[in-house]
Amino acid sequence: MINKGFPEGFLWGGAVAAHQLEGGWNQGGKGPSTADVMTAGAHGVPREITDGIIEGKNYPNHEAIDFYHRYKEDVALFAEMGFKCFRTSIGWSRIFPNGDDEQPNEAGLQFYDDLFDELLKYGIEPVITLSHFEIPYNLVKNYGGFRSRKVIDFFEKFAITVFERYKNKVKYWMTFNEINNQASNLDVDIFAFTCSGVTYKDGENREETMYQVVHNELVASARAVRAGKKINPNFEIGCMVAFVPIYPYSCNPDDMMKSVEEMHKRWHFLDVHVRGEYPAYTKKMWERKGFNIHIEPQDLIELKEGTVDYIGFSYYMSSVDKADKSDVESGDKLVGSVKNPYIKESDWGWPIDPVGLRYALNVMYERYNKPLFIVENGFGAIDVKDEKGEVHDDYRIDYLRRHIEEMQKAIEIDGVELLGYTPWGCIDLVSFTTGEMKKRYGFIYVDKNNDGSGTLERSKKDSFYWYKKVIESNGKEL
Ligand code: P53
Repeated sequence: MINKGFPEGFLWGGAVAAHQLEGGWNQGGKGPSTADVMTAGAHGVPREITDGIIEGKNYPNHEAIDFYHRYKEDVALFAEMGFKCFRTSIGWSRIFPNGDDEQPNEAGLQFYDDLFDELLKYGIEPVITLSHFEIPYNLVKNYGGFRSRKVIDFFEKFAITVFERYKNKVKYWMTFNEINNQASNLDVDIFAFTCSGVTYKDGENREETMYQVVHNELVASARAVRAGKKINPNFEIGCMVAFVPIYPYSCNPDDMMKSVEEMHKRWHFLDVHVRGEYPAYTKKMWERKGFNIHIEPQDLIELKEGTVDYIGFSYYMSSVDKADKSDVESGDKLVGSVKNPYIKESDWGWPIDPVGLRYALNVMYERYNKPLFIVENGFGAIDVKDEKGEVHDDYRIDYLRRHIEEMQKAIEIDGVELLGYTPWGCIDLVSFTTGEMKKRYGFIYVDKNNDGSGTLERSKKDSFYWYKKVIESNGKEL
């Protein structure tokens, strides 16, 4: 294959989320968020959502990897790898501790000023998500999260506050992280809780509630985009979805239609974010199921006015579906309903499918013609230090290399417009789905264990040196 490397200015970097690495959960005036009431789980053991913070429980996000105090050291390591950008999120409850406060918390605002200054000092462009699985806990307890339209206003105020404050420091923004997770995982409670601050009530129709809550969130996102473009017309504001393409199990036409129907749960979000209107298949489905979704006339105007500039997405894996599942092995509950016999899986049961990334880039670009940004991709694995204390993570290098090769084909052969690539968890952090430290993604190792022990010391894995070369050669040396 031709190897011209990547376009000039391609944004190589890494991605994290505030609650998964900052720690300092109650420092600098920060209020508790959804992430602060989630205990640690494990593969197959769900995280518990507690009613407030309960003494004696293990809340891994409270300290996380203490980035809150160590960010300078970490940013220096990102700079050493040559990062062109760094994706993180703003902890909403650092800025508005209760979510409904009149005035923002100055110490919280200052923290991100300092972090962004530190990045810019090295020429690293911040790429910022407004809400990455985090909502002030008070908005959950007293408003029911995004069930309430008041939370739309609180989110808009939060967005405007940070857009104004950082308008000369941050250009790339995203509104809600993996907003579609709550649709794909209706029966796993942490998804609705983290995506929108919602806990389902016994007996309620989860799907109907989800579409209502998502409507409110899509309006909140659109209002933020509209406000942001007024504050700085040069902002690039995107959406963010978890893009797990669903393949038909076979060429049986029924399997093909099944995958089309399942994909609607993904496209629903992108269609509204990108085109600013509800797709026909959603309207028909609501009608068929008798869903009563409250939409105000003004909402439809706002959705149209707040369409995104680019599509940010995570890609970890593909999935498979089949019309008649009685004769096949089922996959991990979290990642899909049917196992793909052609591909292997990680230790956490996540299918490894680099070609699926090229497929994803193609179908999204064909459908929307908008610039794409891969803002998460990576390999969660158990890293073992050798006798010298080094981590030889060739499995991670292999995963990333194969995905970058497919990215390159999408650019060079398929003509996809790709802004950048930020592998997930560029420094080891708390796993979202399990709350573990053991599921590591980083180029940088952090000495911290599942039980909370460890020195928090940082060290470079083999992948650190490899990724540095990838960036230096603009993707020519893989
Ligand atoms: P952990 C499902 C499918 C694809 C991406 O996950 C997903 C999920 C789970 O929501 O989430 C993203 O840490 C998410 C990150 C998360 C990362 O995947 O469970 O945006 O916050 O850490 C990896 O291995």
